[in-house]
Amino acid sequence: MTEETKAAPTGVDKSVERVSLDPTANEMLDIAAARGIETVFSRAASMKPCTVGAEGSCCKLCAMGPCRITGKGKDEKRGLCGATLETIAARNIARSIAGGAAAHSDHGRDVALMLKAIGEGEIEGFSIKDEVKLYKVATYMGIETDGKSILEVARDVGDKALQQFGQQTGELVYIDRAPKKRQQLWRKLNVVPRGIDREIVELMHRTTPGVDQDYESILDASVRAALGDGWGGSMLATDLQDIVFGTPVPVRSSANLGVLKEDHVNILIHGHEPILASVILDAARSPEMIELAKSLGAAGINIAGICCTANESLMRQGVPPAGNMLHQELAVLTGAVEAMVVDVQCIFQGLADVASNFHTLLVTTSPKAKIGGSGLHVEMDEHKPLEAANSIVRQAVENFANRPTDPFIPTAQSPLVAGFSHEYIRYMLGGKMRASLRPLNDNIINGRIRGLAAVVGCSNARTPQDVGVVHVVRELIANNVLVVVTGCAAITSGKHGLLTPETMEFAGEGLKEVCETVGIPPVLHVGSCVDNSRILTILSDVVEEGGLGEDISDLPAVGISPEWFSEKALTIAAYVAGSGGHVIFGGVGSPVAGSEILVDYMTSGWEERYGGKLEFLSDPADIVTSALDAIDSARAALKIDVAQERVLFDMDMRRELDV
Ligand code: NFS
Repeated sequence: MTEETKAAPTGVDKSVERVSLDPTANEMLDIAAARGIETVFSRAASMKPCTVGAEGSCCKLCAMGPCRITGKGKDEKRGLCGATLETIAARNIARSIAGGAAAHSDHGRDVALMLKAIGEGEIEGFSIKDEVKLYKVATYMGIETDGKSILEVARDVGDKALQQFGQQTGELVYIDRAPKKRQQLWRKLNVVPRGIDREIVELMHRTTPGVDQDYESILDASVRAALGDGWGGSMLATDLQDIVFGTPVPVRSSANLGVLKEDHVNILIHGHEPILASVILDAARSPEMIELAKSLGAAGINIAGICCTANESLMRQGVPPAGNMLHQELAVLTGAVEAMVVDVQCIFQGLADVASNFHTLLVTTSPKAKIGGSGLHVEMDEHKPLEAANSIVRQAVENFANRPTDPFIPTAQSPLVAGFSHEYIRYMLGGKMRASLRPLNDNIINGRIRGLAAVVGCSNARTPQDVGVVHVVRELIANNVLVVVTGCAAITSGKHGLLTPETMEFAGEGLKEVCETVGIPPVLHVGSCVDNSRILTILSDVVEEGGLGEDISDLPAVGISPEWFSEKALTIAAYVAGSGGHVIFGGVGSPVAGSEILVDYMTSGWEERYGGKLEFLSDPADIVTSALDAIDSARAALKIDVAQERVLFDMDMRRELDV
């Protein structure tokens, strides 16, 4: 093995000594090591992170630097321009938040452009799948629908959405979907986003050298830009995708590399936008392509996903996820992937190197995301996306003939149920005529459900893969916390058998009773990372339903990203904390750890200001303790506290982890 053995964080299963809790990953890394192929895992072992940068103490914003503020008395030290440690750390995290907000929101913009083009009849192969949602969104946006055709409404919704990006003054329309008390607080603090793009640009301006040099002010602007993502770019992405591709309802599938098929042409779709996935699926299902595959000796064409493209296509079409972000190279290492087709975000450049050892075609498709050294760039014409998809699928099928004779596909795959949109959750709890969250609120109030947790975000090669997510999810459900998952944490949960109704066996008695009555698993897959906006909607609806306070900050709820890696995750953290949520990040440490002042401000300072906070705890056991404490404190403040013992899931439960 080239990869270094990593010790599991304390408080979790000490038998985890390899780089992943998933034996499939370790199996594939043995193959990489035997063939001398580098991966993110082997690089993580051989290259240590820069400790100064990791703590946010390095300023490289101008050519007088980089200035590294370290060592004894660092609080007194300054950058050449006089910038303090807290200003430097605040600017660094602010720029990460701007980057994350830009990524999510630009994704949302593309969906808005697509919806508008559909409305104007300029795009082939797409229609409006969820008309009810189209009209609901039109109502949110104050768009008059009387006398208009569906396509005209779609055009106007697309237009209004696009206007939200370029709006210069006023407030984003979706701000009105937050609890009233939250809106008032945002207005008082002057952090209501005026326009999605404006807040991102302003944050970049503020953090250029010599502008905003007050850490509180920089972080307020960061929250404002992040809110523009959560209640703007991401929420629009979710809504408009539901309109075009359908609002998810429960669907069965499986997760892990075992979903690849030895006798099929395997095409992996990777990235974030459902547009790519949708047209590749259409092309792969065409009789012509299936016939071509059969004529070349394959039994058919198999499509599987990686990262959030996997989540988008799983939620709506049941496409199986082959793995989370750290599985992207491992999938290619099977030697059984004819094409890895990517769009934007979380796509490693290293994929090109790994693919070059096999017959796998790495196909980039977005004008925004080319990869040096990749084999093929087939740009999707946004008005005729199926043309590009047909060309890609054809080349993938023809590539089947080049597959090595000795592919290795691990057998592991776990069944799962996904597709829990917020609309479906309301329907499931209240029925079609009375879709409502009342039963959820009642069961939180009576204590059967202790609280709610969103376990979201990435995986990170600096910590053992899947350990944090699995530990946190298992312990929370054992302690009667209803869990929703998104992003790579959802795929991790799926790989480890945590997204099935049978997971109920590991739930505490109260949660189990509710899940049995309603017929839901205790861990609900609510979508991709932009679908964290669904969680904001659920939390607002829980507040509106009544009995649990007047604001998101009153709820017994937490947001956790046990293995974060992306700056998008920091943006999500900032909008959730700014919306009043208690957020806990695990795995690697705080990106502002160098400045105690900032660490303190983003925990107790933000709590005072926003009622939410962001803390970094690397040990999953500490994450669970902090999450349960936060839930119990909220219950006590709401005067619905019933003393509950903390349950630790035991070794037998761990051994039953099904991978
Ligand atoms: Ni979210 Fe989705 Fe995964 Fe992290 Fe990347 S895929 S947008 S950023 S790594 S969860």
